[in-house]
Amino acid sequence: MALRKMLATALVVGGFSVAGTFVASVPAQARQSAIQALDTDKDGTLDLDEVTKAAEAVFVRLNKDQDDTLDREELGSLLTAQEFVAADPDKDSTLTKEEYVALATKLFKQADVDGDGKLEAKELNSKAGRALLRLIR
Ligand SMILES: [Ca+2]
Ligand SMILES: [Ca+2]
Ligand SMILES: [Ca+2]
Repeated sequence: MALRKMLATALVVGGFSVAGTFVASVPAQARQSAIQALDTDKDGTLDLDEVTKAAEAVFVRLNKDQDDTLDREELGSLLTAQEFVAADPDKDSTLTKEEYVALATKLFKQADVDGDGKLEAKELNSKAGRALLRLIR
């Protein structure tokens, strides 16, 4: 009973993404562990290959109805309305895996300020870097 009430409140208040709320204020330490979790070649940075794989895995996890797309409900509060529109060039109000990965790729390139093809902790802490982390974990 109490749990159900809590859930209902979370739905109303949080626009349902507990994960999104958490990541929005991700502290430095959590960012570091995000790198560690996604850094499959253990070089201390995230390259585009690692980011792409992570984005694909998140896409599958979010795609609850297992069709080919993420709709707004599945995305929850992961993207702002503006980000969603920008990520959906064919304007069908859903994101395919290609569109989702393309968005992650775009943010990767924005965040990679020194252009070395890798994101280090400092680059992940930029606006684009933080937006990217929301999409891939
Ligand atoms: Ca790496
Ligand atoms: Ca879906
Ligand atoms: Ca870099």
